[in-house]
Amino acid sequence: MSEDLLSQLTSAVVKGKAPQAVELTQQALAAGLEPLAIAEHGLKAGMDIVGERFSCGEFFIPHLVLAGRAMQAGMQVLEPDLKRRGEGASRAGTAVIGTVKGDIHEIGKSLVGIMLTASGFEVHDLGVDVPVEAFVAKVRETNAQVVGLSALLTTTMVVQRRIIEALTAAGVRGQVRVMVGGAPVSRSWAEEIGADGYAEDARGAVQEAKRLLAGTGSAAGAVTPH
Ligand code: B1M
Repeated sequence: MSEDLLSQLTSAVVKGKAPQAVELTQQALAAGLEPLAIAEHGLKAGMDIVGERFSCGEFFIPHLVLAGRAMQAGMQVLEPDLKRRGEGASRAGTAVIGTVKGDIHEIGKSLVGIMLTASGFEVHDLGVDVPVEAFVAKVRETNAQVVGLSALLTTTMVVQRRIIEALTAAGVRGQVRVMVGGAPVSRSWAEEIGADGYAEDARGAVQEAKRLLAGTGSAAGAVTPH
């Protein structure tokens, strides 16, 4: 029954049907499914299929746009629930997040932001296509302990390295832990560019941010094994 609902939800995203995605997300919540599981195994699973079909030339940009809207519509249903579960979570720290310059993929970054908020972080979400200097300025302004850099394109991953270099040049690298993520990003990439942390998904991002704040993260690039 629940698996059936999730696969229907996946299919609604693949077809880019936002109203259906909303209805099925509501049904999945009513059936008692965990909101993050609905997001990852229902909605995101659809985005992954769309991505595969785009890669093999079966789908085009409009399919990506419609699927993105369907996932975001479902996420709007889940967001209050995701946040409510985090209420009462003790104050974890301050995080600045954003998708790097040249990259407009926002859904995964926003999910990471919602989960960090739900886990007690004060989150400053800079949005998408964020200039390098804007990350540096926000870290200074907020005294954030964590900065989360999302990149979904192989061509924009390099900007994560530039941001780390800019934080160093600005003299604030020592006060902030850098976490990187996004579909093409890997643990070895994080190590290569001198990031402190890496996470594969939103749940992992929360664990990683907490680990970094617990002082077990190394600025030299000790990236947690999952
Ligand atoms: Co684009 N796109 N896209 N796209 N898109 C991908 C990423 C792609 C893999 C599709 C493919 O070819 N199979 C491919 C990248 C190839 C590559 O570089 N390796 C691609 C491409 C090529 C492009 C364009 C260049 C297409 C074109 O114009 N020819 C273009 C680039 C635009 C730009 O940014 N400059 C483009 C545009 C778009 C849309 C705007 C149409 C749309 C985005 C809409 C939006 O965000 N509002 C879009 C979409 C929807 C996708 C796919 C299909 C889905 C992305 C998504 O939202 N997934 C994507 C294929 C795919 O990912 N399978 C694809 C759902 C989301 C919940 O997952 O973002 O992975 P994700 O986030 C996860 C984890 O990655 C992780 O946690 C999240 C939750 O689990 N995570 C972090 C993310 N950030 C993190 C940060 C962290 C930690 C974890 O710490 C800080």
